Amino acid sequence: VAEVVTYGECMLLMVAEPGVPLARARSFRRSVAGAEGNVAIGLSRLGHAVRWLGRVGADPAGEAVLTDLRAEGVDLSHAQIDERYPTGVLIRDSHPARAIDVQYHRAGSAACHAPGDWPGPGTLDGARLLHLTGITPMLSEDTRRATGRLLELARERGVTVSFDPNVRRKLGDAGRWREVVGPLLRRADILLAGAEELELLTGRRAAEAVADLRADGVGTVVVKNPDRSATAVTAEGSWNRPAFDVPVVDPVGAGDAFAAGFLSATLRGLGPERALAEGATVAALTIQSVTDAEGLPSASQRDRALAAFIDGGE
Ligand code: KDG
Repeated sequence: VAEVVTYGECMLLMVAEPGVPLARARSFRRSVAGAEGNVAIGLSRLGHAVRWLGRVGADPAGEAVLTDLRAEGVDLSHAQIDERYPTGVLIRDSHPARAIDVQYHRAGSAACHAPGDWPGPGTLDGARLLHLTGITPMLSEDTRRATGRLLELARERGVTVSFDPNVRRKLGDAGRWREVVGPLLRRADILLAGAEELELLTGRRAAEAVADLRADGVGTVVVKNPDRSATAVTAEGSWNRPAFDVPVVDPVGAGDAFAAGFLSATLRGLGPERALAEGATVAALTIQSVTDAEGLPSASQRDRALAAFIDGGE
């Protein structure tokens, strides 16, 4: 039985050799991309039972994506294969410090489609947590509708909702993000968002947005600050934790790793202070390797790294 359910587009990822600009790169490493899939893999490695919802095409890229997710122990019992449309592909480069160049081949992909009667009530069976991001409702009208339906189902069934807006400007301009994703923020129980994302989506300063969202019933708001610290605000108080200082190889996937770490701690009944520390640890381990997901730790690797960070005096 899946403890966590997530819904999004998983793409075939081709990452260029480290440090080489995308247009110059000649060798690429194949992996899987997609924020929700990264969180699914992260939580699965940390020992949670996770179901991924989404669609891939009936093509080798789709087969590769499903094979990788299956190998990670992710439950694919509700994943769908669409004969009519291709699997999305993401090509990018990999640098520790420069902006990453990303080329999407995802418009009209299988993941952008969903039958009108999907998701059915069984999709959340057994779940305690539904994790969504703003990327999915920005893909198409189908995925926007399906995201809304999942939020309704979660509410009907008392499933906790975590939400990461994950603003990607390639998917739409600021106005479109505000229109489609802005209203979803307050439907979360746990919101994990960058300060700039909150400002873009609400048109308010981050601190004001946090206060509004808390007043609207978002139990836990986690803000990722520009100084790379994260602040968790709940009814009980607020906690801040700086990022652990590690050599960065490839920053992509840090937010998903942080989400997996934070949510794992929360699912295990640990409080916000510990959840921030685990989130920061999982993120620090992930950015030390190329690709989004390869550096995601097991629970024992996380525990060892966290102990070492704390012993090392941070
Ligand atoms: O969070 C990492 C993601 O940005 C990456 O895996 C691709 O989901 C993705 C997107 O839409 O950009």
